Amino acid sequence: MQVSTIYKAVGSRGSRVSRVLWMLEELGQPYEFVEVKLRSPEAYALNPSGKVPILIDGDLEITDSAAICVYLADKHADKGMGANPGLAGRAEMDSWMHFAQSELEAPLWNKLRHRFLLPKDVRVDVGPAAVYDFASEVKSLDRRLGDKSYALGDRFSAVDVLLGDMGGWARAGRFPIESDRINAYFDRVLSRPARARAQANGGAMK
Ligand SMILES: N[C@@H](CCC(=O)N[C@@H](CS)C(=O)NCC(=O)O)C(=O)O
Repeated sequence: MQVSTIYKAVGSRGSRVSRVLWMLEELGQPYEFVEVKLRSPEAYALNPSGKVPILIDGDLEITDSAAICVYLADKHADKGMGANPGLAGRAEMDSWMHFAQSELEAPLWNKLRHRFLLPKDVRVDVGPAAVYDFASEVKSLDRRLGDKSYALGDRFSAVDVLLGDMGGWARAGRFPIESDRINAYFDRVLSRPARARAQANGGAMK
């Protein structure tokens, strides 16, 4: 008999753990939100970089939000949040996940790091460059999404959790989003009840 464990989603409020909680809520899985500080001994014990989030599933510890969301989508494949079928479907999903993190998220994160995270003496004003880069990536996202309702077609998937979470960051940071299609897309995904539950359970700052 398989012993079922409760997932532990480890992170700090307002961090990328919001994606993990959102995924778990979409999948209807029980979980515990374990609050740890960035680069705390508790975080280093689970992730060599000291960063969050980390998902604990029994003996398995998984770092990096995109990998965690893909793992959960694959593990609960019956919920339909994973890749389209076959190798081509996996490549499509990987491509989206890499675009999301290394292109769309990068300028948002860069601005946040220079505002709050880096030691004060190395902070510079990256605001204008970040806004410029983000606007360029929004155009890419617009073209990538095309007429589809969601990244992988007509169903909501783990990719939309990542992209939606980044849209939430962008709106909170008042990054201009000059695309009706992308604004409608962010409205669509950010209004999901599972996201609201995740935010209430630790995804948002208190
Ligand atoms: N690629 C990682 C990035 C993790 C990350 O940078 N997490 C932030 C919080 S959202 C962090 O712990 N930062 C600490 C630091 O950069 O010092 C992911 O997607 O989970």
